[in-house]
Amino acid sequence: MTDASIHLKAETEVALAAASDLRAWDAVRVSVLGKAGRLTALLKELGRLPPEVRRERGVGLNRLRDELTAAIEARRQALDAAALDARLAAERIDPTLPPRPRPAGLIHPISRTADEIIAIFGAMGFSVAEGPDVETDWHNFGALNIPGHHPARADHDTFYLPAIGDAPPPVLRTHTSPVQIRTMLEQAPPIRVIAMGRTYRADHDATHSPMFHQCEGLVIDRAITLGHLKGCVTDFLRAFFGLSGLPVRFRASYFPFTEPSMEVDIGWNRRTGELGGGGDWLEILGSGMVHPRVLANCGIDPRQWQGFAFGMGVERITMLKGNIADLRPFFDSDIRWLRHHGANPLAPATLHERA
Ligand code: 2U9
Repeated sequence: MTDASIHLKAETEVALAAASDLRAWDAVRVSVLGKAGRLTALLKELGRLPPEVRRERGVGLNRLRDELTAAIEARRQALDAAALDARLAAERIDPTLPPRPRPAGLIHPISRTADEIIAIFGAMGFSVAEGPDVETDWHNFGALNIPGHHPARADHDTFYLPAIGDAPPPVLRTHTSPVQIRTMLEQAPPIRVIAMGRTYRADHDATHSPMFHQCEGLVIDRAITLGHLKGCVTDFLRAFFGLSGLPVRFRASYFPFTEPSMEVDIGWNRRTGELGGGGDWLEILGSGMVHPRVLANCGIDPRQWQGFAFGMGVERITMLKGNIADLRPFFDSDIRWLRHHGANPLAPATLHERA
């Protein structure tokens, strides 16, 4: 080996040992094996040597090249292994760490009540029907035995939309009853549905919102009686309020779409606001046997089929159950109110009895 070869080998080994990352390693590799590298320069010199020296020197330089290439490759493998070890150590997962807290959403009281109502009627064999918020005059009024001159029209404080052609102007539905009208037009009896959703009336104060929610039920079969209506509504109210002994009273009333009609009261204590005993009565929903003319309007023969219907305000029963005094914050999107009254989605309501 020439002096130059001995120096190159020793210095390359020192430089490789000092190269602590791939960049430094590559610089060493290029400085030795690259086009302008020191080994390349020695190989180039070979051509200028007399033939008798060239052969022996060539053998030596080839061996040196093999040794340097092997040393450079070995260093790269060592650096790769060290980098992998460092990454594995840095990225190690600690399964004992507690999870980072994540802000969880809450269920709006209206959605929670809707879910509970659907669960109770679902268990009784009802399905849920839906319909459009913008309705024809006929689906919202006419089919329900509320003709143009009927005083109930004025009570409904209807939002009218611009008329299209000669048809009466469309309306924002003032109750969910048109959903049951559509159900009867589309399905043959027997029918057992609840309609839940937004309704609209031009009225706004502490107890009225221009948009509010109703839930109505409809049962049509061959031999449905007032007894079925009373049992169904009573079972619902006791399940919803979680009071198995809740007093329930039926009081004669009038609606154009039911005959006979009944308002339903539950027992409470007017002074404390507590539901149950207490001797006072609180109106909670309306109900009745579906008017034969309403059945006929939907193509159902009232001599073969009859049934009952009922309706309630979702905000109203939510306020009663949750002890909420004012209707307006339901739709204010005030995060403090929502945090206070919202329900935890991971702790779903249980329909247990309180008494
Ligand atoms: C059809 C036939 C009959 C639904 C009924 C009531 C009585 C009622 C009110 C309660 C409070 C509305 O939210 S509220 O203002 N509802 O009093 N609703 S009977 O009767 C129907 C519905 C559909 C086809």
